[in-house]
Amino acid sequence: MLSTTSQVKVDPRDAKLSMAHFYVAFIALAIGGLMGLLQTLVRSGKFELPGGIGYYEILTVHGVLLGLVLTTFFIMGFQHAAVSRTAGTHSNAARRTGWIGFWVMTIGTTMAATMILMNKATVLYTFYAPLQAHWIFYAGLTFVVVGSWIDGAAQIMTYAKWRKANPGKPGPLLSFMAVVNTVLWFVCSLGVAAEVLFQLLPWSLGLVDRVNVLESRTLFWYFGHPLVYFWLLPAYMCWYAVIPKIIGGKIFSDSLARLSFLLFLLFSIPVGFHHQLTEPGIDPAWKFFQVILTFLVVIPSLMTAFSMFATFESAGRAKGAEGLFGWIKKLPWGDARFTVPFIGMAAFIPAGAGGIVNASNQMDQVVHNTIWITGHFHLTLATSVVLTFFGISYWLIPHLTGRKLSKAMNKLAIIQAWVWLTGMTFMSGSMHAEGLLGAPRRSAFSLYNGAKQAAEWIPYQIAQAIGGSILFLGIILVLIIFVNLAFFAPKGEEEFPVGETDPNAEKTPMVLENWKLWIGLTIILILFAYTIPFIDIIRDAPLGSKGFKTW
Ligand code: HAS
Ligand code: CU
Repeated sequence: MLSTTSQVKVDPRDAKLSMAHFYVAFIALAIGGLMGLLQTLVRSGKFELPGGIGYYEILTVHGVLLGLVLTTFFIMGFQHAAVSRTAGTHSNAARRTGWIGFWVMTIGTTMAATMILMNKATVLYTFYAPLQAHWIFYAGLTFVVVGSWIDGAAQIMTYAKWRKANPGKPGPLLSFMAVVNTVLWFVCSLGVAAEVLFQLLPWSLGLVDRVNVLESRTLFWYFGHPLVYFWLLPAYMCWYAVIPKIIGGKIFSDSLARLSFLLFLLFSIPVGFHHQLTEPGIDPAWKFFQVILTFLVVIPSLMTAFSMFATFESAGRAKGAEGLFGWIKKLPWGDARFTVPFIGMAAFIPAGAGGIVNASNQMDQVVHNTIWITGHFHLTLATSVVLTFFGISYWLIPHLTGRKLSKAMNKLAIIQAWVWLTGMTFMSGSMHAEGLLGAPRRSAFSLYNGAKQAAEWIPYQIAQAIGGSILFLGIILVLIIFVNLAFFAPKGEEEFPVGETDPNAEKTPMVLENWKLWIGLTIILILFAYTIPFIDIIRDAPLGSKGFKTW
């Protein structure tokens, strides 16, 4: 839905801000991806790390750079561009706020990354206590989170300005979605901020000598699950609001898209216990309640699947497609802007099914802490989300740098996505299978450690090394495309595609933009799901009890 302040091109000053985020994101991809390759090689048992570098050290670099840095910087860069494109250019104050956020995040990233590279923060991307890192690592993480709040505030400022100038109208869809994601991020990252500021930082500084481990893990997962939707929603922004334009169709329903985003806000936070189903100290009744809420948060993804099929089918039929699947032939398969995210979408069907397995208490007992889980998040995050992010970059980077996606790069981008899918089929597929055989995650078990059961895992570990090598080739390809689009592609105008709503769709009801209502409901649900179990955790495992001593 185009508004009066929406413009066809992102203002060059805002474009610079977005691009700054993308440079950091793609540097993180390069380094983090290399570490991933090394991990699969070590696990295959055919390779040892040189110079006394530890497996867990590179695993930490990989997880932090790809899971936390690449994602946060890419998302903030994309959302700045989306808001500026659809709600109007940032005011100087908003843009300044955005830059402050960017620099605070970048300083924090540098602090954390330096500590990891010095082997002083080998605590993996979840930094669970009692693993302890240097205090500079935790301070760096705090900077990243606070920086992202400032960055997000800039986006809200521009959206609020639009609302003020257009009373009674629903905000532009892409801006609305960016704001929901930012609000989700604010609310959930309070959990990790509390964990770091009140527990891990004082403990690493020696101010307290123990932490309540269960409390820290609970605060972490209060944040950790919505974190995965903070990653997913920008991909959904592209699927709902960008893809319809690229395929020459219409957004199936503006209201359905907004409702699904709001459902994510409501249900993605009070579900963290589904990561703690095997942990003692949490009453099973509360675990059960949060599992039910987890199944509720599957609904907006099912709505998304429905909506995407409807968009594809109606676009195809409008172009004369017939029969049940005739529309498939009418999709623009030669266009990387469509095909790359589409491959991500297709991967989300098995990926989501795996998530439902994880969420089912009994089945989680089989897969929890096995490498199945690693397989799960390489399909969700590292395939569906990341391929969509790549697909976005292929038009957004040239749009921001005043260049064009050339035919050659378009072709390379499609090849890249197929390479990625092939590599991930080997890697994630074999991780799922090996997990069912009981192979643990986060471990460097391999041929030479002589573990008895390991024999039946070996073929899968070799398949992972093959997949990891193919994926690394995929990373090299995406970096070539990124550098080309940022610095060398022919000058020109690349479109920032924004879909329009189907004229037959119902009018968007304003209740969907009643922030007091939605944020209020979110808080009520969180309080309901967490208050009593959290009191139990503090009361029954008080700070300093022997069981939770640091060691
Ligand atoms: Fe998950 C663990 C449950 C989604 C990421 N998850 C993780 C971890 C990560 C992660 C990183 O309940 C590991 C954390 C750690 O280190 O310990 N996950 C779920 C559920 C969903 C889910 C129920 N996860 C995600 C997404 C992620 C992500 C998205 C990243 C972006 N996950 C869990 C649980 C655990 C867990 C437990 C803990 C397990 C344990 O034991 O530790 C759902 O949101 C999934 C819903 C998705 C669907 C699919 C809809 C399909 C669509 C595509 C349509 C396709 C089209 C194309 C139109 C229902 C929208 C058509 C094409 C054709 C070719 C036909
Ligand atoms: Cu989760």
